[in-house]
Amino acid sequence: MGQWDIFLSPYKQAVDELKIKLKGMRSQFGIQGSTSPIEFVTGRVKPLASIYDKTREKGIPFEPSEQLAAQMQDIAGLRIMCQFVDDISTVTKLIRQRDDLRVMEEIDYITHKKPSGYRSYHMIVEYPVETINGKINVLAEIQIRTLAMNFWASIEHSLNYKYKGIFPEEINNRLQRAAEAAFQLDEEMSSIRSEIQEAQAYFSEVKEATNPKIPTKQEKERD
Ligand code: 0O2
Ligand code: 0O2
Repeated sequence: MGQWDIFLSPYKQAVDELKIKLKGMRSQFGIQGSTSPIEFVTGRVKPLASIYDKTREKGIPFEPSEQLAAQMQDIAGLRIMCQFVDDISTVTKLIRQRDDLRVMEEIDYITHKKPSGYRSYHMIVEYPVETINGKINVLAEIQIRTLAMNFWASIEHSLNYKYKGIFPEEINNRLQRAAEAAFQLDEEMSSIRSEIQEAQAYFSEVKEATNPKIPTKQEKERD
């Protein structure tokens, strides 16, 4: 096993575990019959090529080291998507009150959007990974955003890849307008939130009612 595999393995474990735990929060809302503030969760370990690019940008050596672990806070990355802007603060509160991680830093790119138009809420957390050689604390970045913010960010990310961060003016203007449109969409959806949630609750009730009924042991014996 190479040095990088050894260095990255606790990050992989952290992503896998946190994905299960965050998805668990989502299903617990479902079980107690309330609407989940979490729509879906994704996660990834930063690919080596992206780690390399970021070490160049930050001027740190490209080698598995404590310096890299301390300065690159998103080697383990989780993303939580929410339907409504208000859900984001519900999720951040739930994360802050957990005992299995420690929130180290919070960056609010929603109230303070980036010049690019990027909006999202970032939490840097310290997460203990239990290994056969003892406990390793790793840093992970949790990005919390609405579906509209996520749509904009993923499109901009692909264009960034194509244009290497230097957008033609026309594309830049369109991206700024798209960011504004995504913001307006979030505002509109928030204003009809209760209407949407009633419809979603009605939809799940109908789905539940049409589920085939599994007979109990007693019913089976009776038949
Ligand atoms: P549910 O109940 O459908 O939410 P994995 O290891 O496969 O569990 P991974 O590798 O992170 O998770 O997969 P991925 O593709 O990143 O997606 C994780 C979850 O997010 C999956 O749900 C996808 O269905 C969901 N997902 C991904 N992209 C979108 C999207 O654009 N819109 C919506 N609504 N959902 C999306 P699960 O895990 O199957 O569970
Ligand atoms: P990836 O893996 O391709 O997503 P810092 O050290 O905190 O000063 P850093 O680490 O760049 O600088 O932090 P920042 O700015 O909070 O960004 C962390 C991540 O947020 C980025 O990871 C992106 O995922 C996302 N992000 C930040 N700004 C933008 C933006 O303008 N557009 C998009 N689409 N995403 C953004 P990476 O490093 O880009 O890697």
